Amino acid sequence: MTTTRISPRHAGALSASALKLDYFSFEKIAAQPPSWWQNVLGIVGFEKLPALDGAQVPVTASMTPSLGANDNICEVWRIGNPETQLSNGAAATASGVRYRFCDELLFGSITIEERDSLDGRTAGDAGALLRATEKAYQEIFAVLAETEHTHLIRVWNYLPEINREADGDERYHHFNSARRMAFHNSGRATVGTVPAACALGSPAGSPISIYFLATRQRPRMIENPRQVSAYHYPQQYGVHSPIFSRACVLSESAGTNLFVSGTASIVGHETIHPGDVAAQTRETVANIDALLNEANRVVGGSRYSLDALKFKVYVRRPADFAAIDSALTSTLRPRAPIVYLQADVCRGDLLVEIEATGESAGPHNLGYAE
Ligand code: 3EB
Repeated sequence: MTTTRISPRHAGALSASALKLDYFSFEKIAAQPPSWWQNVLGIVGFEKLPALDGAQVPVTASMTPSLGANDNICEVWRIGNPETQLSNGAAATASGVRYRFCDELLFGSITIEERDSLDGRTAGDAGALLRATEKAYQEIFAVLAETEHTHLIRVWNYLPEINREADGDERYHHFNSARRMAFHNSGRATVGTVPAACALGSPAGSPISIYFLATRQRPRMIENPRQVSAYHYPQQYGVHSPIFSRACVLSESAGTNLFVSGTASIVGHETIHPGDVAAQTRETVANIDALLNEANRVVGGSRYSLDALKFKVYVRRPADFAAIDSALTSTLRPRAPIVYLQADVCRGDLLVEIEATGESAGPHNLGYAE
């Protein structure tokens, strides 16, 4: 498939393409007119690939089951400005990265079956996971180079059985080694300017599923003053540190421009409140709040607040859903948008992880209508 070239950097482009995130049902998506699809960058289903046959945009799934009343909900990334020109349909590379982009922003996704990367090894050993992860990232970096969306700003990583041991170490730790190798080998930073991210476990038998946003504009990375940067974690959490920033902002962009990584009950580098899911939830919100303060300090002003965020909550044990929900509803604004999913969190003692995306209340928010 050929890639449509968007003329680079036309005047005013930087603040024109307001990114929007919505959680819509399959039915709502199916009822949209063709003109709506012209502005869709990508769609993410949760427990399974949404049945959107013929959709000319990347459609993927995290493979993490929904909890609560979130059945049939999809995450929809689109551009709010109807005048923004997007690439044709969903380009797909030979390797399977599907992507769509406008001048400033690119959405992409890739799913890889570990057994396709076995290369003579036995299923379930670490080699297939290492190879599949490294290959996925190589393919992602190749797309970014090709379309000149050099800055990877946010990555969602889902791998089956994240906490299971394979070849003497946890699969999450093997994943961290492979991710680090891929960043290093492509000449990318492994500390500092690294994307916001999350890494969650999906059920056994799922493919590795990764999706991402990238930009032409350089983002600003935000670290949490209450936490050690993940890329500086001590080796007790794995030989190779995870590579992610706690959050990032696109301070020159309109619309959704704050991306809070998966956030958990970690202070310094240690898990706190082990076994107490309500306390872990409150500590996680305190961490997100600290990140918002830090983002406001970095961009200057009070552009970001808990009240303008949309949340995705990963629950390890479905039985904890009610406790987490009540801790959140007593902390967040009434009717805050929250999607709950079941997923294993990458440290065995973490019971909950929360990610968020937000709009800026600042002068750059052009506020295009629905
Ligand atoms: C933590 O703070 C919890 O490996 O990409 C959060 C966000 C976590 C991203 C990743 C891991 C990742 O360390 C886990």
